[in-house]
Amino acid sequence: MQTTAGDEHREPLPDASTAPPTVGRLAALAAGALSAGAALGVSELASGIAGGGEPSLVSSIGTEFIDRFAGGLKDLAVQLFGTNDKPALIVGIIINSLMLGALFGLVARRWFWLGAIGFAGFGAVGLWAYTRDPLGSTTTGLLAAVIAVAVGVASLWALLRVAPRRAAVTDRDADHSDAHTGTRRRTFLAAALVAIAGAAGSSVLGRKLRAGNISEAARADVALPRAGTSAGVPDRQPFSPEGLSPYVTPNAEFYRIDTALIVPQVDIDAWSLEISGMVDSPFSISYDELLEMESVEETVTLQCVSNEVGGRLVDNAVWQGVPLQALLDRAGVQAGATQVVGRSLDDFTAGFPTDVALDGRVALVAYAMNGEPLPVEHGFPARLVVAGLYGYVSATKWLRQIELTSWEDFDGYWITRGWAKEGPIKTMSRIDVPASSARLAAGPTPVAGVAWAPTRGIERVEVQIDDGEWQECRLGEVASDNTWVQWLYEWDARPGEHTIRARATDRGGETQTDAVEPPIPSGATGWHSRRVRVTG
Ligand SMILES: Nc1nc2c(c(=O)[nH]1)N[C@H]1C(S)=C(S)[C@@H](COP(=O)(O)O)O[C@H]1N2
Ligand SMILES: [Mo]
Repeated sequence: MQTTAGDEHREPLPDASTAPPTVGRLAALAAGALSAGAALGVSELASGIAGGGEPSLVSSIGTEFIDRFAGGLKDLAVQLFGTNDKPALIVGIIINSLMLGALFGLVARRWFWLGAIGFAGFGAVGLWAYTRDPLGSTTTGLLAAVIAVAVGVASLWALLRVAPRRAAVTDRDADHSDAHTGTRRRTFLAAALVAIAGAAGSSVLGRKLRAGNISEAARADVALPRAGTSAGVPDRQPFSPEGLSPYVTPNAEFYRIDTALIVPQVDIDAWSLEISGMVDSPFSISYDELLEMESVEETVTLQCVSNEVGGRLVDNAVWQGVPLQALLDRAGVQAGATQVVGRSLDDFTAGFPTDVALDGRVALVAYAMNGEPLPVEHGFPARLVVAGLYGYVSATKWLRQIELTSWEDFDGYWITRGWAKEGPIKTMSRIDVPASSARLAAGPTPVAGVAWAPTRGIERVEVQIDDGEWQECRLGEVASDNTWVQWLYEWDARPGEHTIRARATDRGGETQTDAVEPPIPSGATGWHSRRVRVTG
């Protein structure tokens, strides 16, 4: 009795022949996904119209994702986000949104209001992410979210209305002539195309509007002052085999790593750099005032801690800027202010010991890179560059504040995500040539690459072929010990398979360790090696 109670008291099933024909499952999924696409499209357009450099709902969700999960991805032993991770993240968010939309569509064919609530909830998540995004204003977020939800729900309603219906079971051969079904299908397809075109058009337009790039315009107007010192870049190098990294990396080829899905856009007349925290006289300095200060030009190799042995997340550039010491002296660093924290317009933070900043090494608030105003992706209008420290603890781009605090009182962005608090760059060498895929002919073969140990300098680079003796390489010219050095070994290659290894020794006498460590938590170690095949 008890077990069948449910059946006993069940309401009679509605007569199938009187139930309205429902929208087919596939059509409902499509309607939902298309509506989600339309919603995302108009949200791109809305934020593009509203703010010159403001993020979109999608990019804010991406930023929230990065802030939340970047640390959790440390199993991969990489630090997000490189240039390639960003499109992948955006595509991932879009695909997930479309799938969620499809689900709402499925629900909405029975309970439209529930599907609509789904869209509203999704808009709310976007708005929430937007308000947390340091680059977004609440007004723009609200506007984008409201329009997105309205368009999404309206599109869902319209698409479901015209969608092909599946007749209720007993109803099958009643009224649904093939001609009628065919018309519905065509109407639905037409409506779907309208939704797709609208979604694509509005998001492309929105992105175009946003790319109306105010930093780029400001950059074009900058007249750089003459630096007080020269970068000392050697006029020429003693060797330059094909494939060897140039001594100075051109800006367009310089590696890029940051968490910014949308590069912060700067109204240069409103921008200022604030020196604050544990200082006697905090102050702010405008862009023009910064450029009026005595400046220096220094060649410094920058490396990302995420760089694998043999990786490309390291480059060398000439930086022009104001010595950090000059700004700190003007502010008056207080006793106990043991940490210097750079903070960016998008709220990235990186901190290093005050002692390190003041130990005489090159530490700059840089505003130019290789003779050009800092490129937008590399931190326009100003960034920190501290020789000998990995970027994640030092090289804050889109700088807005330098705060003096104590070492214990604050942890920068990547420190709270499992990376070491101190980040001195380890002595490292990389083989550039021969390339890993190169087909080599026996005979004289250049083996070449770069080696670096910023602030310490490179004393020696050696190459080993298979299990042979370590052979000393020729070294190129350098501007200073803060940069990498090019090296070359002239190898007489014999036919067969060979392993080439390289190792560097810094001027402190320390040889690069062969102990293999991953990038996390404090930088990869080990010797770079390359297997090559030489034909006779
Ligand atoms: N604002 C901001 N600055 C930042 C980062 C960031 O995510 N946001 N990443 C840092 C890291 S991890 C590195 S390695 C360097 C890379 O500088 P580049 O992109 O100019 O090569 O920037 C540093 N400065
Ligand atoms: Mo980095």
